[in-house]
Amino acid sequence: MKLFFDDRQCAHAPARELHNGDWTDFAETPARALAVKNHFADWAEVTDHGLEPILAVHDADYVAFLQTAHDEWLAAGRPGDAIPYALPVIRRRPLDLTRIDAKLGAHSFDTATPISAGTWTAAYWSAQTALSGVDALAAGEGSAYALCRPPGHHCGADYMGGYCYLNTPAIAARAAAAQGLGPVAILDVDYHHGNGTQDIFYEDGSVLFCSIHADPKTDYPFFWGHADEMGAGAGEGATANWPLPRGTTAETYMPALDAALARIREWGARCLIVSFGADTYDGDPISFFALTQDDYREMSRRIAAVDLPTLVVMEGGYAVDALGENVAAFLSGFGRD
Ligand code: Q9C
Ligand code: ZN
Repeated sequence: MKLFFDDRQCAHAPARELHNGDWTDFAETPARALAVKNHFADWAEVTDHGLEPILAVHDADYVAFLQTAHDEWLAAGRPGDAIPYALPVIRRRPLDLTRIDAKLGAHSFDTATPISAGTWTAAYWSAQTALSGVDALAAGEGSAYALCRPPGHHCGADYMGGYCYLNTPAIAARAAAAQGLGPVAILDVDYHHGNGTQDIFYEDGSVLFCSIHADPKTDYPFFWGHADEMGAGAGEGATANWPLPRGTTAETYMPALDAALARIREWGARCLIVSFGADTYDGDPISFFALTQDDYREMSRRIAAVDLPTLVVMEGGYAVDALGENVAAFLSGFGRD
């Protein structure tokens, strides 16, 4: 199993986030990526695929916004990281937004996703890391791991949120389909619902999206991830959600995983992208499931048993000291431990 990472992903380093009504240190740190990087000795080189596969998922005006937002923030005389404060609850966007604050609000669904000086660089190389993993599958590898940072599953075609700027699993899924690896299924096992990925493919029947996550009645992102969200139009039936209660252990988690894997088999997937967040871990500081490293080994055994070319892309996981071992446990079913 090849492992992909690019150091330029560490250029994204916001200082703080608005969390439960107060400022806290930004949880999605470069140290997360370095903890995983240092756990394994051999990393494959990430190659540059340019903007085209990113623009296959994201709107051009959103990509242009990400590229210049921090410069515009500085030009407006603002210090530090760019953070929105006025968000249009009705997504009606005039095309002539000029103030950086208006652009930030128009392209965000929360205030916990700051843009720092290196955010675009890091997000770009996070996407390239996922695309390099797809290339490995196209070259005949049975599995690959993309240490993507920033993560991807919360952001949509034209909005950021949940620490995510470019939707790495969606970019990988579209690239895999373009390379003839499809039909592609995405299995999202981060603690939080993958609302951005779901949104991108909601009316697209060519990609199956399955997510197991904390019930949005109690947990972020609150407005998406309920069991009755099943896709629409041509995508009807190609979205499936398994919301689970806080405190979930393997006893509750594994039956949901088996149901999602059965769905992926029945649907006829020929390629699997796994959005893996280690924030389902018992010791995660911002999440409330109770999975163990043994559970991660069992999850990966069950996923690998579906026997599809599989790309694991990194999402969340904030227990930094355990992150390397958690990732190794999750990759063990694919022969990496
Ligand atoms: N008070 C990922 O794991 N903040 N994103 C929640 C709760 C946002 C997590 C704050 C959490 C986003 C990729
Ligand atoms: Zn998460």
